[in-house]
Amino acid sequence: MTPKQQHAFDKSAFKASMTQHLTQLGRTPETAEMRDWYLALGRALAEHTTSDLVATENDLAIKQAKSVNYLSLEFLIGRLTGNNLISMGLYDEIAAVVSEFGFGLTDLLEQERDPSLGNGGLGRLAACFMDSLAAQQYPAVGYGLHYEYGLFRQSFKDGAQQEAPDAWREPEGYPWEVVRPDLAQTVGFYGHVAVIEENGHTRREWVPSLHIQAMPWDLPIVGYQSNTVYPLRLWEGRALTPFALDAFNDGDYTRAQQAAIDAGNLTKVLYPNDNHDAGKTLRLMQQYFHSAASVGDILRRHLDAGHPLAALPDYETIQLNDTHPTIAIPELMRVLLDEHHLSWDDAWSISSQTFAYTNHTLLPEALETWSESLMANLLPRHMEIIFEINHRFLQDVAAKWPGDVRKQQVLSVIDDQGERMVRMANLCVIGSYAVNGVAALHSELVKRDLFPEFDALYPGRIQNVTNGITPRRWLKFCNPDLSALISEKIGDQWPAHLEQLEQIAQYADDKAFQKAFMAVKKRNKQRLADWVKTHLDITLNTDAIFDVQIKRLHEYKRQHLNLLHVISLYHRLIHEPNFDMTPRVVFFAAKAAPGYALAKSIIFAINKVAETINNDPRVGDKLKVVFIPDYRVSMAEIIIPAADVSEQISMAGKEASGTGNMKMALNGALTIGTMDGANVEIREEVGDDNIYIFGLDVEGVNALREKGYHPDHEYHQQPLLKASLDSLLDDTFTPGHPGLLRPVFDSVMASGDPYLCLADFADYVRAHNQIDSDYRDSTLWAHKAILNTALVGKFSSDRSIRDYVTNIWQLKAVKR
Ligand code: TH1
Repeated sequence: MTPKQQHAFDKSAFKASMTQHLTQLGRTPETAEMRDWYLALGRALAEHTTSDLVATENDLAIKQAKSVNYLSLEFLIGRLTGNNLISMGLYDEIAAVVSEFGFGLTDLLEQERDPSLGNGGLGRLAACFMDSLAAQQYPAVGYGLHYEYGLFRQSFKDGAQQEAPDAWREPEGYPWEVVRPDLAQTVGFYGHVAVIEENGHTRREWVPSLHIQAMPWDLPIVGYQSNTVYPLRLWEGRALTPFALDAFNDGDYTRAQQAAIDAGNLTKVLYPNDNHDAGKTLRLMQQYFHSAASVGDILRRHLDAGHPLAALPDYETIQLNDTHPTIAIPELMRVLLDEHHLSWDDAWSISSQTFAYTNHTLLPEALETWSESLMANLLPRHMEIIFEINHRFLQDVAAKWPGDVRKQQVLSVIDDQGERMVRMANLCVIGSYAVNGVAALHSELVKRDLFPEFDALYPGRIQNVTNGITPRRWLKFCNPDLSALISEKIGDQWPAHLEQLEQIAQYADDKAFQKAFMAVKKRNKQRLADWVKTHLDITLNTDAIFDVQIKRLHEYKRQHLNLLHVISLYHRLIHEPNFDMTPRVVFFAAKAAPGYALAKSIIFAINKVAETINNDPRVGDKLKVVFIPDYRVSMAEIIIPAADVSEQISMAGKEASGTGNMKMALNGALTIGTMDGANVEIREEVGDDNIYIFGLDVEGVNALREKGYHPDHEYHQQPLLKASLDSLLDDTFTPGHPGLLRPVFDSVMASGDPYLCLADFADYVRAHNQIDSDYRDSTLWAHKAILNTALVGKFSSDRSIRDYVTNIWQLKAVKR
């Protein structure tokens, strides 16, 4: 218990509460199973967080302070129970309670299904940010969607990815969430715009033809060692009335239920695309539903607190997590204009001082555009407002660059080359007071390559806030042994002040500390090896280098470059009699979007290569390849503490930041990476000697493209590369079935190798050879690993949040 804790922990009362919750599940301590105990524990704890959530929400000091509203279609929060116990300062107390009931706390925590309400880094970032807002008590509300099914569950059948629905709340409901029917909103769709004549004025008003109820579910974001609990408010789509009564009365039972069926589908499932825009109508409906309900709730809170509308930017700021919630901008305008009858200028002044936008990607296929006709049909009034915003904006552009038609074309919200499309990023930049990229390099590229004209038009608007990760989940919780070792040396304040880790740098050459540090790493590797033995029946050597690439499967992330390296090692083991290598286990974990054929082919290829290598007696335990299925937050918590080497090998310029890179470095892994995203800043912090940088940088990539890139030249000039690629065409990895891996071969040959795998291959192999030899010098390796943990304090999401607070949001902490 910390002194800050509001409620003293009453053990016998808590045990009684758990037993009571067991009763509500229809169980007694005698008949209850592990899952019942987990549910009873979660529900008993949630009583406390819910009451702190309500108390925080009603805190007058918070109502009078400025809040950030973090709007995101994704919050990849992961399991809450263990993390909340740490924040509540109750981990040891509850472990004792649970053991008196005859269980181990860690076993019980394993019962929780991950709420996987996000795809990858963008959703996980939102979760880390909520944690850091609560830890530092900057008033905040997270707004997201209550997907009935999160990201699909992945399994492999003969090496191929299979998807299954992720019913994360089934069947008993999720113990940490609470429904807030008093805060429900109604959201309209379709319909027309009515022109209303009123005392000599005409005004326009939207008359939707479909209404759906937005029901909020609150999840508690518990501040580390404080009783501040902010809501993560997730909207669920529900039919307003379960039956269309007229149809029901007409005897058409099926049609009568159609509304319920439509509404129930709205938040049924998370779109499984990472860094890719599929442009589906239902997705735009989700986006508007999320925006409208959230804007409605923000205005309700603002007005309920007694503040005037015009003061909205003084009390509320709205952060748009990528362009997915952009439609919140015209929605706020619509409410101010049509419902509160403000003038355009007054409404725009409020709106444009309220929104800020984070850009997370430069990939063209991820930049959202919506067809104008689709939007005009679904949201006719919003389309009018977007036209008006654009019309006024283009007048400013014309004033700044008279007669420059090209500038008008690239800056316009409407792309009229071909089918007219609404460019959401342009709307965001125009409608926001600040725009930020997510790592230094990325933010420079946003200014230089993506939005140079906006940067000229609005100097200073585009900024950088380098991403971060919460040290509570990504060190204290997931790596308890390393945490204890650190606390022994520097005290236990580091989870809230990660820069203090720098103090362990002085032990980087201390033999006893090195030994203890590497012993922790070894235990974490054993924990992962045990998991792999149990679930995949592969036996691993924990003296081997644990070489890890965990992230969504995407060509630009270049898992296939890693695969080519693996194949080259296998080739040398088999064909070079004198070849020796440090034993290595190469781990992959990645989900491919179900519609992304090449990504699925790469997964299949990795699985086939793994099968062959792992079962080839000539390889022994020199090389093993493990593809861990169903990558998710709780799996990352096991893999990351066990990593020796962190693969961050995207083509330079493509990975906006990366955050797995930060997590693994914090846990003492060395990065092998390109000069991309946050790798650049990790290198700055840990120093060149403690990271393995390889490959073309952004300038190198551009220069090669200028010059003309021919992957077949690389193929013919590099024998090891050629041999490795050729084995994808014969039946080395698919005995009796040559050609099954051809899609991967073709992607880097016939398709022109768009992400330059072959260009970077030789230098990648060189960097891995360096790792191979450095790892054999265990003192040298321990030194480097310790320095990684010591020197990455910058990447705490607490620091990211403080950057947002000072440079963008202008919030003050409210200590409770
Ligand atoms: C990711 C970026 O790819 C990654 O580099 C970054 O670290 C992370 O965001 C957090 O900033 C992105 N995820 C998505 C997901 C969607 C669309 C765009 C991006 S960018 C659906």
